[in-house]
Amino acid sequence: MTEPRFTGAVFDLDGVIADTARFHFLAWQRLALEEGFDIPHEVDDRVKGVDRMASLRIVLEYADRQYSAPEQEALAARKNGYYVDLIASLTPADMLPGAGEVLRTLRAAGIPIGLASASKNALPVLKALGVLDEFDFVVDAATVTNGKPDPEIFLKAAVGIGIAPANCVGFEDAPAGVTSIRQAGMYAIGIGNAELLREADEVFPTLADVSLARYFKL
Ligand code: B16
Ligand code: MG
Repeated sequence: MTEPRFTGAVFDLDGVIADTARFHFLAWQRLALEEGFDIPHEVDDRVKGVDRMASLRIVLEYADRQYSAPEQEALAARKNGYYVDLIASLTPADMLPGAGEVLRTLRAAGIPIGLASASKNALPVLKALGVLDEFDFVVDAATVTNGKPDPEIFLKAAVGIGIAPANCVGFEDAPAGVTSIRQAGMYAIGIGNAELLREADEVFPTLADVSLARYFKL
């Protein structure tokens, strides 16, 4: 990359801004154990960026029996209750490394910032972390018809911040989310495991490792 050419930024939440992926896993594990089965740790990666009902279907691959549609609705609601209990203790200390600094720097540079999270709990999480005001637009996950890896959520975020997708950088920790960013026509920066996020244009361990000046005019 020669000179900074992007004018908008769109972030995923769980695993990029907020250290909440572990809470999703704990809530699914509690549900599974109550139902009489366990889930392996690899489920942690498999449900990243995947919406609630699709995540449940992954979890139920490890169950000993079939669950009807109404039973699945009830299970998803129960898991959400456990997750909501876990995030009640969230504070600004639960921001992932570099997240606060990156948001403040972009904001100071006048770069519009969007959130593209599959989570229907995104607003309370942003409030608990104290960063809701840093975002110009938050996509309401309830209005998204096709979840990640479909590009819909990142495209909605780009419309929301008023920047063409080709001029946006998308930040994601999940393979499904990276696909969504690429399909939307944005530049994809993966946060986390480079092996897992091979499809991204670049991957960094955390947001603290991203040199913003390479992408944005600060
Ligand atoms: P909820 P992200 C995703 O958030 C999580 O990574 C994924 O594990 C979760 O199932 C999904 O949100 C739905 O969350 O049950 O709270 O609506 O990574 O897209 O910010
Ligand atoms: Mg994520």
